Amino acid sequence: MEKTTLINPASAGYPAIVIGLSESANSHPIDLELTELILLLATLGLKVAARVVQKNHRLSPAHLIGQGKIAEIRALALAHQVRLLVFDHVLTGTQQRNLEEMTGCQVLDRAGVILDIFAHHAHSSQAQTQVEIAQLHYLLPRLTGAWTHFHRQAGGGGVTSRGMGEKQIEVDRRRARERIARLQKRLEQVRKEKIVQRKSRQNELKVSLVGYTNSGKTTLMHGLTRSEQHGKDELFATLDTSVRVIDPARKPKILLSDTVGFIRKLPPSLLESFKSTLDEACNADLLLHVVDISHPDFREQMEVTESVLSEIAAKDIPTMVIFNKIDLADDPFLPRILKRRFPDSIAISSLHSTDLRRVREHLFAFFQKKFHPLYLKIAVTEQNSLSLVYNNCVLQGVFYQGAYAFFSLQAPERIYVKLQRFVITEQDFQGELSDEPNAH
Ligand SMILES: Nc1nc2c(ncn2[C@@H]2O[C@H](COP(=O)(O)OP(=O)(O)OP(=O)(O)O)[C@@H](O)[C@H]2O)c(=O)[nH]1
Ligand SMILES: [Mg+2]
Repeated sequence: MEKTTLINPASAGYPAIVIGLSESANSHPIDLELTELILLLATLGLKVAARVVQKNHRLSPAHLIGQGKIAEIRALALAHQVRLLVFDHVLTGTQQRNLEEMTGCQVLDRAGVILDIFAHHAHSSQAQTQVEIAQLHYLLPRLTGAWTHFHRQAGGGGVTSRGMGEKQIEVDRRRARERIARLQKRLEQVRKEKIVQRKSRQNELKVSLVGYTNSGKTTLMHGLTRSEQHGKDELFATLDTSVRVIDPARKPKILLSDTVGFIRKLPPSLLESFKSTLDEACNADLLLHVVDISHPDFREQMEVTESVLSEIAAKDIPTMVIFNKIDLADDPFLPRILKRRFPDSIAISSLHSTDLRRVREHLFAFFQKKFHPLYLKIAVTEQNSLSLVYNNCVLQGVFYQGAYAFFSLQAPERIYVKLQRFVITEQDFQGELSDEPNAH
């Protein structure tokens, strides 16, 4: 299926200009942000001819930056055959329109670029629906002439142009809202199915990978679950949630899920419409916060992830920080420094099997700490409870006596609650055991 994009396809093959604002004379932070924006554009196959920074300027509600800067950008655009200007700063519909008129180029902000990447990477129907809702929310205040390409791609009948006046814009807005409502209904259905799916996994221990985009979540997921696929050096390579068992041979099973990455200035509409994808993380028993330690900006990336987690109501879930890509860091003391500053963290390379083993051990140890040691007596007819014991507990001793099975085991909290009625004392267990000649 052809993807609907915000960037006018006519801009393909031409370079873009990126523009950032700096509140202080120090342009270091904005340089890093613009570098990231250039990476985002590269993900879409777009090259950047120039980066422009406006320093210390009072923001204009009409066109964000000053007239002089706009003239400078227009000249650069002409010199490099630029058709697209991308602002790192959020633009209002009015600012976007005015800037387009003043420069003759299509104008987009960072959110628009992120939305296009999501549109390109959305493969499942759930991801596609979520992206389209976010795109329409982004477009609603911007429905004017410059966006007719979007209507055509999306198969919309409305061909709004500046000359056609308010009426056509209203019609287009209504159409967009109706489409959003239809898509949301579809998404609600998917969400219900996911809830049923999650219910079927309610007895398992669940771990979710979260973190900044490109930090290595997918690579770690495949390393930990020993599957062959690998991550891609691409921003927002993953848009869906996938769930796998960490070590099928070990009980209780631990399920690991990988999901969409975060980035600064993530468009709110995107976060909102990706809620059902992010539900998996919200339902985890433990989050693995994956951080690319080789990135110069890793501290801010951690903060962005933490703030997104609190937005999706996942900040109270226990979290283990994984400093990934340690193989790319040249400071041999770094793991020790990190451990001192972040005592619950581990520094690893997802490419090294010894490190992957260490992460697995950490995970099992994290859960094991919370297990309840128990002795149980269960009638052999209680099939459901027996299956809970065999699939979801760590067995230490088992024997059968007449119509009963006896267990010494460790159980996770939620399984303990379900098996409570079978609990016996250690003395009773030992007493039965001494009567049983074949006990082991
Ligand atoms: N050198 C090195 N590269 C790594 C490591 N972990 C991941 N990578 C690379 O980093 C890039 C991004 O990895 P992914 O696993 O796709 O990252 P992600 O967090 O899933 O990214 P998104 O799905 O885009 O959010 C890939 O090129 C990986 O090969 C590591 O420990 N060391
Ligand atoms: Mg990924």
